[in-house]
Amino acid sequence: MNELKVLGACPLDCPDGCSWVVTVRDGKAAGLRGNPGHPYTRGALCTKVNRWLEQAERPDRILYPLRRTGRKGEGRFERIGWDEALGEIADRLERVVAEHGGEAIWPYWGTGTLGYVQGLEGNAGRRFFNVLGASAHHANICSAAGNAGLDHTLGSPGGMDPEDLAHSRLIILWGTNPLTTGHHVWKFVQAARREGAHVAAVDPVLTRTAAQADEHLAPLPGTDAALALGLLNVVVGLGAQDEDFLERRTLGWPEFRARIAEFPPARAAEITGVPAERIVALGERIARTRPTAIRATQGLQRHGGGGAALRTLACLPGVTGDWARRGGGLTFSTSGHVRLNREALYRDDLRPGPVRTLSMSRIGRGLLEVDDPPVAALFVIAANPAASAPHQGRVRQGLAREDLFTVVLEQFPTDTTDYADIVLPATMQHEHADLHEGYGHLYLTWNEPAVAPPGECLPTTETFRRLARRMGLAEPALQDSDEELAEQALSSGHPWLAGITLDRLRKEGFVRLAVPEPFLPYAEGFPTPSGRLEFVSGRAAAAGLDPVAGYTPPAEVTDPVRAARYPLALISAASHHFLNTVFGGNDELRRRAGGPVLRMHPADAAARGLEGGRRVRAVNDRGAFEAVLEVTDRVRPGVVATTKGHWAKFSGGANANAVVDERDTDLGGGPVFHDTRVEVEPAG
Ligand SMILES: Nc1nc2c(c(=O)[nH]1)N[C@H]1C(S)=C(S)[C@@H](COP(=O)(O)OP(=O)(O)OC[C@H]3O[C@@H](n4cnc5c(=O)[nH]c(N)nc54)[C@H](O)[C@@H]3O)O[C@H]1N2
Ligand SMILES: Nc1nc2c(c(=O)[nH]1)N[C@H]1C(S)=C(S)[C@@H](COP(=O)(O)OP(=O)(O)OC[C@H]3O[C@@H](n4cnc5c(=O)[nH]c(N)nc54)[C@H](O)[C@@H]3O)O[C@H]1N2
Ligand code: SF4
Ligand SMILES: [Mo]
Repeated sequence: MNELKVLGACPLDCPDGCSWVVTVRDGKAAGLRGNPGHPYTRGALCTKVNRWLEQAERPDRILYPLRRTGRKGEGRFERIGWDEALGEIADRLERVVAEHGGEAIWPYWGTGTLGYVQGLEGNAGRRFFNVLGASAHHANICSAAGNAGLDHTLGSPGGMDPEDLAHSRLIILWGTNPLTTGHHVWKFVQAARREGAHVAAVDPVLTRTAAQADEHLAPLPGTDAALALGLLNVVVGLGAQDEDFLERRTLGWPEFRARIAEFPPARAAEITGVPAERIVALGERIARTRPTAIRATQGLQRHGGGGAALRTLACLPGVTGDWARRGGGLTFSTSGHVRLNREALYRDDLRPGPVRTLSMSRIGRGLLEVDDPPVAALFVIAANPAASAPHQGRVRQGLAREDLFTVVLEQFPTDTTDYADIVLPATMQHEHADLHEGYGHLYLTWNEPAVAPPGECLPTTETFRRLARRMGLAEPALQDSDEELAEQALSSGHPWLAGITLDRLRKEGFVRLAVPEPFLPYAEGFPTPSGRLEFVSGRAAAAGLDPVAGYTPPAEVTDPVRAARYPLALISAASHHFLNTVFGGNDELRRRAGGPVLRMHPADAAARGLEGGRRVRAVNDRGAFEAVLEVTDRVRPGVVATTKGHWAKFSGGANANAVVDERDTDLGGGPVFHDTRVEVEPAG
């Protein structure tokens, strides 16, 4: 028997970026576990990815190229050969380019894998589409608003090292549910607690995480910036601001101080629905606790004012001076610290000229309204927009267009492959090579292929190398190997990548970024235009926004007209059992998830005469989805909560995105998943 251990990385859109070890026996993957040597993973994966190898063997895995035989949306296909599939795609693309120009092609990359080689925007596919002059794709669906907000205040969204939460004395888990969405950070929270740290959770829902915190504040969705300003009002009222830090490191303190003065606790309480005495108590705690850290993730920025929310939250440690202390500051995503050579990887210079950008979360509009030129060919790569993107009815209408040529690179028969003209079988992570970061830590990870792909599955990179050859595209950069792509990505020469080579990553599996230790990212100043933390932003002013950080109300939650028609604010956050829609087709994880559930406060249920356990419909003017009602005081009155990730085809034809608007956030052009109003009625 021949057994070996192969080091790899979890590819999923999760901050933890786990390092894993595949046991390969006689060429077959016989076991998968977390890498005990990785400081963040420490031997553990999660309840989802523990089923990875079982998932790879599922009978519904797509193993061969497929061509549609039924109507769009039906999901009926016949098996074809790669040669035939590539020939057909090449013909169609040539015709599309001749008729409409390259911009009529939309390469729609999703977050199925975050790998720099196979995944999100980084792969050889991007080069291929650049050569054709295809539209650019704005992968805004996850964190665009928060990144833009942080960028205005800090100049880079990188934030503190999440491992340094262990050094915090007060941790505010703000719109984040790590026990479900990235549990490895919890051991650093617990380490701080053993030293006496206090943990507060800010979430409209009493999540698994909030239930473990020392206190829980439940604001109305989308009102977090008002809460932050109310807390700061208390801090400043006690004179607890750090005058030295404010003087040396920040810009616009007098203006921001005036803004804070507009939010006494009573007003913050009125906006957020959090009792004033709770705001005062937490404000006082912040005032006396150094260092205080905020862990904020993507949940709270999926609102009309989501950019402003992160912009203002990042100001809080600017007032207390915590940005200068280990264990203080804010962490959102560490991606901004990963200084890879993205230009070399993307090769946008291969474009024949400037191209338009299409927004991932506005695919309905992109397919139905854009006409300069219209989208005539759609490539969906590691994405499932028919289940994950806002305003599902419109997305499906767009995908159903008879004149649209759709190619989907996939592993499983999703809601989106049902609309494909051609489906191409994609490898899974343990079958291909890739380079990863974790957006919740500071390590790079190399994923070595452990086993040969099943059936005729191909890595994304190889698919586009073959398609480029088939189309006679002579650009040599389209044929670079996976290892060459990784080496190019590592070639930025940035000091934080010093000594990190592909050889070393291969040998060691993962390497910590060569950042100064301890890592205080803004110790030498902030990478803003002024070099200071910007309470007042010239860039915001130039973009026609409020120059001073503040509170921007959500678009739909606080709209009185919509509130009258649709009294309940809907949150559809992470499911414990799925990763976005990945695993949404896994029988065991579906069984554990138990189908879509809608949580509602007893007062709201009583007002509607609804009892727990019955099927209900959440509805608004965009659409409806069904779920089983759970009556619980874990959600605040006026709010209902469900989870993302359920496949529409297993949920009565629609999921929560049927009712979500396609609208953009205030900054960054992100989606507004949790800024949604519905009414709930009995189903059937
Ligand atoms: N198990 C699992 N893990 C995941 C994912 C998954 O689907 N399942 N998704 C992955 C992805 S893609 C991402 S981006 C991350 C996201 O990681 P998180 O940000 O932790 O995930 P969410 O559950 O989207 O949102 C967190 C919390 O924000 C709350 N929330 C919503 N609106 C507001 C608000 O206005 N204010 C406040 N204070 N809180 C609000 C929600 O109730 C939710 O509990 O998780 C990743 N990890
Ligand atoms: N209502 C609601 N909707 C949401 C959210 C929410 O909070 N609420 N969250 C949003 C967030 S944070 C995100 S990030 C998006 C995610 O939205 P998408 O980016 O569309 O991600 P998924 O729906 O998980 O679909 C990923 C697909 O990629 C496939 N895949 C995985 N690995 C590979 C690979 O290596 N190659 C190929 N070709 N395919 C692969 C998987 O099988 C899966 O079908 O969803 C968003 N949608
Ligand atoms: S989904 Fe997150 S926690 Fe689970 S294995 Fe992947 S990186 Fe780790
Ligand atoms: Mo995400």
